[in-house]
Amino acid sequence: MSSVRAPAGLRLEYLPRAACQVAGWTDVLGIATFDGARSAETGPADPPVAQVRTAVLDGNADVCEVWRCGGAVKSGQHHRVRWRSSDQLLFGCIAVAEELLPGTPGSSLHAATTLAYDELCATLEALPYPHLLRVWNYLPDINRDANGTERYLQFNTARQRALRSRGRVLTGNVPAASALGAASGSPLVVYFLAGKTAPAFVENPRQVSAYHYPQQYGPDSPVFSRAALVHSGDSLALFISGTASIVGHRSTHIGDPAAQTRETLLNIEALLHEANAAADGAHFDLGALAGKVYVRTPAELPVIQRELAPALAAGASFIYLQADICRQDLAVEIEAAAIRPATPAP
Ligand code: 3EB
Repeated sequence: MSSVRAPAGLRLEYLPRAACQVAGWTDVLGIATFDGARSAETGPADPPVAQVRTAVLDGNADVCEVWRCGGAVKSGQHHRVRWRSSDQLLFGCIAVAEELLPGTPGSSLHAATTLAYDELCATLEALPYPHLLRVWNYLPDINRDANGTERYLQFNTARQRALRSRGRVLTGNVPAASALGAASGSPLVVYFLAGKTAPAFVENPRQVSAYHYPQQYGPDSPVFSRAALVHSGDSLALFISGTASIVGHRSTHIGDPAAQTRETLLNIEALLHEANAAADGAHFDLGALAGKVYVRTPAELPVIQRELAPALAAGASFIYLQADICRQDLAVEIEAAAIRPATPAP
């Protein structure tokens, strides 16, 4: 498995958990593991580990996502948020089990989301790394109705209210994000990257901004940008949100996972184009991305991979996870990051 990297800056790597432990890296900001990698209890001095319950489809179940900063780190815990920071960046994660929260059964996800976002914001304010850059959200049973409302919509309402009550904006300068289903019975898991300096947020001209989706997708819009572009030391990082086969605000190619994959690639290319226009001198391209491909139906993996193979080729590093996507008519979603030297090579 390979990596994308800048010489002394932020790196994202996908590799087996064992390799990561053996390496003894001192610059690890944070780790995400996926189903199968049950890690041992870690202490407050260890890197935070977001334990995401989504099955790994193609490759080793113990693959993990490792964010490294190339420099010194500090670790700590703020209420339930485990965090690590470099001089520029903060990685944090929180897991909230719905069944442990008071409240009626139908609103337990609302309560868990409120708690997670409240503590996330409190951590940013306390440390402080005020700029939320990128958030990953994993919700069990994302498409299930509870008390007459789909759980993803309950999550959107709670996320929006929690951010508003912390004085955060709900449109425009909002983080890049992903929101996917996780295994039934797992906790809500949220992990994030925040920074000291303000990023540039990027929208996709092919898509309505998610925070302006019409009401038919739920009374409270999802709060995320299509991508975030951030300078960190000597590197320039682009975080591309979960991206799917949506044009305008509508899902397209329903029932056709190959065509959905192609449309998703067109959306990612459009975002790369926008990011390159915004980032003087950097050139991000499809072949050098790293990230995750979320597949709703494992039997469709070969069809999806066949579409992605020629586009992602060479330097790209992707893992494939089984996850329900927030709209029931979407078969695939892709998120990615790209990290380049901030100044082009002479
Ligand atoms: C979409 O484009 C697909 O609710 O945080 C992608 C990325 C999606 C993030 C979120 C949802 C979220 O609307 C779904």
